[in-house]
Amino acid sequence: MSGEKEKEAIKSLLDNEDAIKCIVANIMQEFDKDKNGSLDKDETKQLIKHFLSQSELCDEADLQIPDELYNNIFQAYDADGSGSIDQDELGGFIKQLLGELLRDPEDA
Ligand SMILES: [Ca+2]
Repeated sequence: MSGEKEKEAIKSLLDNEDAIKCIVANIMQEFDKDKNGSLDKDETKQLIKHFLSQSELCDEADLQIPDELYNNIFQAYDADGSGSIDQDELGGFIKQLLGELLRDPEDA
């Protein structure tokens, strides 16, 4: 589904710190349910689920992801081990997710 135009758009997003900040701000607004400025494990889980359903990799209704996997993802991005993902850490997460979207399995 992702055409060349979309890939170019994602690429330019990756290089644009302001765009990343904007995405992070939007995500925080939607997923930081307790509004404490960072995403805890549960909030992160909702975010990951959302991304997976958006990416059309799998249907959210059928989504059975073990807690262990969420925990691993969470730990990978909670760089300072604070138990929550702050906005800087979320920025890194977003860049990685966008990078994954650029990868075309058919080109591999
Ligand atoms: Ca929070």
